[in-house]
Amino acid sequence: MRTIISLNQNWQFYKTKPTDSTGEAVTLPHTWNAVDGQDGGNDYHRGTCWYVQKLSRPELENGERVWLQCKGAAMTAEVYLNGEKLARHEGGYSTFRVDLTDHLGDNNELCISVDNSDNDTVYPQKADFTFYGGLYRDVELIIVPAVHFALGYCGTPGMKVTPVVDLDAGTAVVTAEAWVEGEGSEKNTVSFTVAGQTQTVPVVDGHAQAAFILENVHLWDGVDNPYLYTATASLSSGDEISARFGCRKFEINPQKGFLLNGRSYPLRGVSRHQDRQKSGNALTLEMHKEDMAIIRELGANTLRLAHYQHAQEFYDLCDENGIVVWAEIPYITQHLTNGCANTLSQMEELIVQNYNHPCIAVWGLSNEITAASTVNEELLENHRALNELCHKLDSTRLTTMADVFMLEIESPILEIPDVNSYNLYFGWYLGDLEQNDEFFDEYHEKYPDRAIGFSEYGADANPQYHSVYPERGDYTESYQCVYHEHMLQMIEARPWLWATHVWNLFDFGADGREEGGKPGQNQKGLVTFDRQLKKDPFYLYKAAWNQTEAFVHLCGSRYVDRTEDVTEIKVYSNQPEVTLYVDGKQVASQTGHVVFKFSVPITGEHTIEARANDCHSVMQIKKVEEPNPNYTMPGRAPVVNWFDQGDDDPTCFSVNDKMADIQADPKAGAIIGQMMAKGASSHGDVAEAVKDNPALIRMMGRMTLLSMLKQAGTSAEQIQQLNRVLQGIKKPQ
Ligand code: GCB
Repeated sequence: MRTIISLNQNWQFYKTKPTDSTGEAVTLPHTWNAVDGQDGGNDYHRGTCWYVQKLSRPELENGERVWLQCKGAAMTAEVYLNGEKLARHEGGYSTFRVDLTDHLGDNNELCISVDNSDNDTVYPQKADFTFYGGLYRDVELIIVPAVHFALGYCGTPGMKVTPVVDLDAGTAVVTAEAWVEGEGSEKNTVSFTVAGQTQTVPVVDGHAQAAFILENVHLWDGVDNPYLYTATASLSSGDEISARFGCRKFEINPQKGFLLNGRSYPLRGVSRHQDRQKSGNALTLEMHKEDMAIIRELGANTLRLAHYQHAQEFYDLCDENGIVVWAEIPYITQHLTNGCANTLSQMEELIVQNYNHPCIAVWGLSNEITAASTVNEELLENHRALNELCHKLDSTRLTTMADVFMLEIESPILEIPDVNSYNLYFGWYLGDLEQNDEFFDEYHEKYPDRAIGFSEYGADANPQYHSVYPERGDYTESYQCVYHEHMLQMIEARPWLWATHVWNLFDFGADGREEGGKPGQNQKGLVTFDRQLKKDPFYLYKAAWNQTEAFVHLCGSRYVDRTEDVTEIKVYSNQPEVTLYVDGKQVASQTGHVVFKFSVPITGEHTIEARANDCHSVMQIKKVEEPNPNYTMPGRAPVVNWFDQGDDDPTCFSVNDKMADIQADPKAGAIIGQMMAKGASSHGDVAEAVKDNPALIRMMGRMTLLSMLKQAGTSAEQIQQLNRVLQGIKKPQ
């Protein structure tokens, strides 16, 4: 038996070193950045704070031991008992434990300092999210017999279960291992029970192992049937633990994409940051469950749990719901010369603590690590060390990496992980939507024997903003729809992408951001930070992925006031046919896949209804003379979309042509050349950066001139002028 006692209550919290005066009474989970970490300005409190509580010695029998367990202290914690420092833990996302037994008096003061200040050794240090500080997951005491299953190594669950499935035979060989600590452990035996079979084996050098054969194995088969087995281990000293596991086979094939249990199973889903509005990273089980319910409604079959280890409760939910997971450490954006040991220790904890979760398919080595670092031997060596560590600790899973868009596909770093994945933001931060398609096609053609995935893509949207001419950078919900409609099609046409993850399922805290009408937030979520509002693109993916719940969704229900005479009504549905009603009258029916678009003349107030089978969706819209100013981000002029209207002569050049095509023509190229020379003299630093970056030059060549000009902030008049000049130059036949 082991006893677990929650220590979540009765803490005194101090923002500075504890004094005799009382601190603030807090209950865990707790963060001190729930408010200031989400309001923008990047000035949230970062430093060392203290949690103090009185602890009386628990009743102990026969040499029982008392361990302290912290499931998440961000970022670096030190544990003191009665003023004596017992432990230090670096890494804000994993479990760690401390044996308190020999230091306990009758009455004790337990003090945990937690530090989220910046430094050059503990990741993350530079990233687009708030580094909340706090004792933000459960703190517990674990009381175990003198000889007990291991608690002292890397937050281990004490047992490792490795199922190896033979799909043809319908069997699995399940190896159960346990580690034992405490004096005299070799005099003990361990009884393992798996699927009704029990084996009792001796403890040798603190380790016990047994293998089981499961006939007619019940597979863990993704969202449709995520069957879980439980293995228990009982020690003759009386300690007992259990672990759930699943029998499944994951494969990643460069041509076929992801395979689950031998069948094609393209991983299509979203990324999740754990935090939420007002709570920060201090979450309850109910909150985790609410997130999972939203994921199930969306119909995603995979999650990238970014950019760090998530709560055990959440990996459990992924196991139970059949969600295939990419798990990773916060080795992100910038390599730190002094941080190598920390990447390794965070990876070791991630794997040791999560090995048994059947949901996890891959270990992520790093994210966009070359965004602010160059590919040099030190960086490569850190990645090789991580990759080897993953394989040493876990021979059953593959490693991966999320590459930043400007990382050359020929870079040697791509050869380190087993499979790669790219974060691309063409169509949001820069460039055009089609560049995503081109990028992957080029990669796939050049490296047909390398699996490639799409680890991040997204566009920010404040659901208050709408536009009849949505465009990149406008933060409208309308553009978020345009963006994701393109991406969905692009992905559906490329089943060989082994996994794709929308960035992000939820808006999240990024206190360094000041944009899009909500300072302190990254608004690429399909759902708002408080989980209360599902933006329209949520329903796009739901229509594509959720095959169990029939529904129809009218887009633009928040875009009530419309200036156009004929408005576009867009409907997302997983049904094959949608019928539209305006003011109660049927106006059109359409068959299609996911996206249904109707043109509707408007004159006053109208009730719009979409129906598909038994489902319906209703909204009100209104024709107005002047654009509603609340629909546009302050400081941004409403878009006049004269240049997309297609009245250019297609036999001549225009700003809608790609940079590379224009540059290849002697006449048109000369005009662009002159323009670039002028630009370079006023933006010398940018020109310098571009000159040395062939990936960037190639990428710019693929952008339309129009999107380059917009990116550079060129005025509509200047663009129009240039377009006129280009329209005077015939394209080669
Ligand atoms: C990225 C990062 C992610 C950011 C995201 C963004 O590439 O990996 O952490 O939040 O871009 O929204 O810019």
